[in-house]
Amino acid sequence: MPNTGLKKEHMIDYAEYMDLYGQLESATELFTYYRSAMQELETRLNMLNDYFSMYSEQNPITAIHTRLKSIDSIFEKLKRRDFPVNVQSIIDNLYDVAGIRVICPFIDDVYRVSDKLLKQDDIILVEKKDYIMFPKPNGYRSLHLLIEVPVFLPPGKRMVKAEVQMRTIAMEFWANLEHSMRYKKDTDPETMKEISEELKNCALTSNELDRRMQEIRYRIEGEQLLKTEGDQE
Ligand code: 0O2
Repeated sequence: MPNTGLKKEHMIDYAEYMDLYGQLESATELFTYYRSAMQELETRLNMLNDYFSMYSEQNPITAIHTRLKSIDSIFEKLKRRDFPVNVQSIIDNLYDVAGIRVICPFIDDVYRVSDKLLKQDDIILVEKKDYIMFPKPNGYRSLHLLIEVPVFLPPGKRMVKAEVQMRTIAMEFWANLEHSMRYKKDTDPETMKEISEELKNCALTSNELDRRMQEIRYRIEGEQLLKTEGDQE
């Protein structure tokens, strides 16, 4: 029996969970496609990073993390969204089984890299959720791209769904801490409310930091540009 991390409300669906678990155990090919999609995207992003590093002293990508969604999370999401619980439904409805997170130093790097990735003509953009321009009410900021990327394996080419989350180092710092604290469920509601408020304030501070660092970068690049133009005279 798998050691499930199922939430209490889903324990009643245990038989359905076990059925999906069985189906996924034999769906190894499907997961090979998801893993290959992550590798494909990671390679393309590394290539963009290499390219941009020719023109700037700082790489636009600090780190790339990939993760395959766990069976528990897949099950939870299918149930929460009222989707059928089977393999075809995962293929049709879920975009975040293959997840890629891209961490950039500056906000403009996020948009520069995402623009160039989306310009690749075999990548299909299904949805862009810009939580940087429009942060979530709790302060969460990040750029989410729901895309489809071609994967070529011996059984044939498949367009595979993936979610690319792009954010700055400051956004990543905040999101990681907020995520780990969100699951401390035994905290009393009043304290929880205060913590949420404080986390939101921290998000505003981290946003302010990102904007100020971006300003500094523009000033340095502006000065470098002026210097280069001066050199040419
Ligand atoms: P994991 O393990 O990171 O994948 P849903 O996935 O149904 O909750 P939706 O609309 O599909 O929601 O996607 P949404 O809210 O645009 O983005 C979902 C993912 O973004 C989450 O995945 C997180 O990774 C991240 N995210 C979204 N909101 C927050 C937030 O407020 N705080 C933090 N720390 N991360 C957030 P999962 O599935 O939660 O987990």
